[in-house]
Amino acid sequence: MNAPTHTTTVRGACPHDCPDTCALLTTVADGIAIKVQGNPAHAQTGGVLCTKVSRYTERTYHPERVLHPLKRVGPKGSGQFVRVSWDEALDDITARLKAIAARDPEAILPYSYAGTMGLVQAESMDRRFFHQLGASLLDRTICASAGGMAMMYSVGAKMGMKVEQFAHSWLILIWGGNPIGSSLHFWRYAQEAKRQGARLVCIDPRRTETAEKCHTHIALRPGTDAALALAMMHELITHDWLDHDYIARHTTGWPALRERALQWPPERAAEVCGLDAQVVRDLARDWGTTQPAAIRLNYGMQRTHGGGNAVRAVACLPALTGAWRHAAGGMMLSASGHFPVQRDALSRPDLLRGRTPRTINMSTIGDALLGLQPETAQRPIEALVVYNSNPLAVAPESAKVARGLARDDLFTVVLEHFMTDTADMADYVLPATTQLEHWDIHASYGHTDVLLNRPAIAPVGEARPNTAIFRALAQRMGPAFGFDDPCFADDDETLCRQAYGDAVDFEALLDHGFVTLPVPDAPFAEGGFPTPSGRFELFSERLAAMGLDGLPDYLPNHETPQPGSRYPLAMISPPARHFLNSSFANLKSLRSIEREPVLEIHPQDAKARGIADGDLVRVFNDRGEHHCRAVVGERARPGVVNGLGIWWRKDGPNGTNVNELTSQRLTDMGQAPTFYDCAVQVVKLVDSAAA
Ligand SMILES: Nc1nc2c(c(=O)[nH]1)N[C@H]1C(S)=C(S)[C@@H](COP(=O)(O)OP(=O)(O)OC[C@H]3O[C@@H](n4cnc5c(=O)[nH]c(N)nc54)[C@H](O)[C@@H]3O)O[C@H]1N2
Ligand SMILES: Nc1nc2c(c(=O)[nH]1)N[C@H]1C(S)=C(S)[C@@H](COP(=O)(O)OP(=O)(O)OC[C@H]3O[C@@H](n4cnc5c(=O)[nH]c(N)nc54)[C@H](O)[C@@H]3O)O[C@H]1N2
Ligand code: SF4
Ligand SMILES: [Mo]
Repeated sequence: MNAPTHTTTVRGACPHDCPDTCALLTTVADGIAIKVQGNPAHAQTGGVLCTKVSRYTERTYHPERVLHPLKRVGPKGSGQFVRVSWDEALDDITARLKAIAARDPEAILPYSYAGTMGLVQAESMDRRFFHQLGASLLDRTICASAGGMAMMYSVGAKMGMKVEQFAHSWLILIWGGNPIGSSLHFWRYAQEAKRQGARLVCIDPRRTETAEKCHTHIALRPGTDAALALAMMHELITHDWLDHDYIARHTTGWPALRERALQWPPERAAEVCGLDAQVVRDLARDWGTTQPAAIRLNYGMQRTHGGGNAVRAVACLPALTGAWRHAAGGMMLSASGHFPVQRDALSRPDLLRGRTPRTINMSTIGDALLGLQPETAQRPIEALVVYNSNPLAVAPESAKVARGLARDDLFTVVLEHFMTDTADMADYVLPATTQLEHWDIHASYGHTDVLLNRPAIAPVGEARPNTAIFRALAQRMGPAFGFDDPCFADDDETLCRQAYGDAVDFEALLDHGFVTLPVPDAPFAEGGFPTPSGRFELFSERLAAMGLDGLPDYLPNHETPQPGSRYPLAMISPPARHFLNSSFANLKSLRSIEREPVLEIHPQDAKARGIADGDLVRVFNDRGEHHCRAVVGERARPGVVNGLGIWWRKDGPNGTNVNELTSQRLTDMGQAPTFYDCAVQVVKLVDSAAA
């Protein structure tokens, strides 16, 4: 009775916002994807995927996938939608956008981030559409712009060590990242180094899975990394653990930085960081006396007020010791600057035709939607088109985002796989395809290979790729709105080819699924930094010219909790291991591992509040309150609580998640959010015994 099956294997790329950008192999039987695995031919993937993506078919065929266009019929947020045809949805959306664009195209705002990192589904036809329309531009700051700017002003670009070289390091500082949870494939290289005798040091307020497996865990207070780095420099100077030749030939501004660092004896940093001074001295000694030594810096340490400065400070360390001379030395925050992406060809900024629309910062979308800024008060946002993002769950100060999205005079379209918190607030929800259903091409921020993603299966239900949706909207906008450029007809395979132009061999991508970029093993062994000076800029003339501090410094958090104050605890909200931002939070198998929203709290802080493990607690500050389950234990350091993210609000016991508490205050550089710079108080709500 078994019919013969036709089985194929399709090469793809993991689309998620994760540095590893794994190469996927999808097994398809009679048109159904039955298995998603890591491609063993791709070195950095090594044939293994994380738990999340190895469950990819569960996500793709999830019974709650949005399978056809939905139109709101009840009040906003009531969840009352009816199924409509694509034509009806697209015609109506176009009519609404036309009416607004005829008055003021800048009243329309796209909102997208990295739900897919694919260059085609994330930054091609969508950008063309909004450029031609003259819509407001979105500053995509929500994740990495503080650290990104810091890299621009010191290293010169988001470039650094090759990930595979970490396997040969003798000392690895894992700084502000939890790779076992969020960059498993880097961790494999770190493990290899460890087996060969390398020392691993984890610098993180939270005792993460990674911290537990490192030789040393330095649990500093959130937002104090720059102080630690400056004190390390102090020790490098006083013990002369410096590479004077490298400093002289390949850096700028050493005398000035030297003077600043000398103001940071270990005792001063220890006080700021909440550490023992000996810990600071030992770390400096390790760094100053070991080669090759490497830093895997991650974005977790740039989500506080001084995040940009902190990245600049840490980035100085490999330059001062000449760690860059070794292939297995130096540092990596992101590898994305190595990729020759032809962004203008993809997104066509020329379609703006000389217009310079206003820019809205995605990290303050709450205030923007509510018109609480001078610019948006005068010219309100009237239409919002959301794709590849779930702002109601992931943006700070979510009560304001919720109020903004609830505005009756706001027209909201959401392109999604699922009815997320944001989709619930839409006027139209349009079903989008997943990575198994569309073409795409990828860069990576954790390795230096280009990957191609071929569709493995036909779209599920009536889902369409983001590109197809924007093509259809462009066609309906028509010549009256200037949509007559032939680029609006480019199909997805053409867009894939345009992403790298001649810089990458597309035929090789079609044949193998990935291509390795020709990046040297030790990119800065002989200097050659991509800065204006060609040197590593310890002091930045460019920052100084803007009237800013040319040197990195320690900037205290916006919200430094004081004992005895109303909000005496610092809350950080790093990712839960089995979710990816708010993606996967609706997958049964992964939820059964993460169970429910939790707040990790140190036994000392719990005891002082009469909180026992498993109690339901109320976490609050002036912005709002969030209810979740207390996990009492040593994962939290005293004075710091960890609210693991990012759950969907609607799954929280009081309909909120951690972002109810985070603020819209921004970082020192890059206008990024300060998710981990957040003071709270915690009280017991319900005894676990009573619950
Ligand atoms: N499983 C999983 N993987 C992910 C993600 C996810 O949500 N889930 N997110 C992806 C995304 S979007 C990104 S941007 C990347 C990187 O995402 P990151 O936000 O860097 O995430 P993590 O690697 O978890 O590292 C953050 C770590 O920084 C620590 N931390 C918090 N505050 C500070 C501080 O002030 N100083 C220091 N030194 N450490 C601090 C946290 O405790 C946490 O362990 O990971 C990606 N990978
Ligand atoms: N408190 C706190 N907040 C945080 C963070 C934190 O550490 N703490 N981390 C921050 C960071 S680092 C980031 S990067 C942001 C991430 O924020 P987002 O980029 O918004 O990430 P996700 O929550 O994963 O939401 C992505 C959505 O895109 C959808 N999607 C995926 N692929 C496609 C597609 O092809 N088409 C369409 N139309 N939709 C698609 C998914 O279904 C998902 O709902 O969150 C930030 N928020
Ligand atoms: S480790 Fe990262 S890139 Fe690899 S499958 Fe998991 S989410 Fe995707
Ligand atoms: Mo991110």
